Amino acid sequence: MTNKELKQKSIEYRKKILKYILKAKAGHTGGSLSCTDILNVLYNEIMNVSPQNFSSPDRDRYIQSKGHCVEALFVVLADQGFFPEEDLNTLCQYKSHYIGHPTRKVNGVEQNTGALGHGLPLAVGTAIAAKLDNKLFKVYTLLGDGEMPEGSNWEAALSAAQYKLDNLCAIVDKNSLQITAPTAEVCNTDPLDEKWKSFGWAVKEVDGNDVDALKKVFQSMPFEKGKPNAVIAHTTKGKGVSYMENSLKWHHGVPSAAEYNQAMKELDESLLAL
Ligand SMILES: Cc1ncc(C[n+]2csc(CCOP(=O)(O)OP(=O)(O)O)c2C)c(N)n1
Repeated sequence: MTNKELKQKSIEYRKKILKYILKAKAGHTGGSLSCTDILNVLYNEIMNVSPQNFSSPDRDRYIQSKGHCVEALFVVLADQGFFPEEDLNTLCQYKSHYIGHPTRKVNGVEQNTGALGHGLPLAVGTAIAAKLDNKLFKVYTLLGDGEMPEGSNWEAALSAAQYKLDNLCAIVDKNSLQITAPTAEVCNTDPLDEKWKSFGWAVKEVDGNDVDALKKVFQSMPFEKGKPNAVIAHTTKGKGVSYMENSLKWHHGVPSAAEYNQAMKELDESLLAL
């Protein structure tokens, strides 16, 4: 895909994320919009995973540790053909498998997540299994910066270095906000790059809302032979909708009809401006 096509995809994904959050009257809006470009690049440019090879042991694995932002994942999986997009009309409804966090009942989802701090440990185990089986697939996991204080992440980070998991990539969606306050005020984890490095990881920082930059970073894996890869992706929570950007209210805010229309107008204008 050209960079322009990738940028168009991101905007279309953002529109759909908001559409289904509005329909469900629930969702994690800001954090889904911050990680949209990361998911776009991984699924459309980097990973070898599709509905056709999902049962193959050689497929790349994506585990969304910040599971609350499932709307971004569902929209991308539908676009990849893992299930019909119409299924998302049942998001958060009684008896629907499309609930507010990833579940393996949904085609394309690798692991049940949502309790923060579980995705990286699962990804480490999967990456160890790849090494033991002499498989070449890669394992990607997406964490929130507000998730980093979970102690299980740091146990997993130590293990990843111990087992030289250069087939593993941990991406931190560093939008710097949590639910009620900036991450630095709740439990400061800065400087994140120094922490990952001191745990034995190779680290790259990137503008996590720049599809071109993201592509280049992921293509350059492994950053150092024998070291696990950490990508600190600097993003904007609520990216793409002016009144949602960097606003705590939109962590799990549902737009009113007027707010939704305004968001669609802005995103359509961004499409035209490409
Ligand atoms: C173990 C655990 N504790 C608390 C929560 C509740 N929770 C959901 S989202 C969230 C904030 C996460 O912030 P961050 O990881 O930065 O997510 P983002 O801003 O990207 O949405 C919290 C504490 C949870 N899901 N799991």
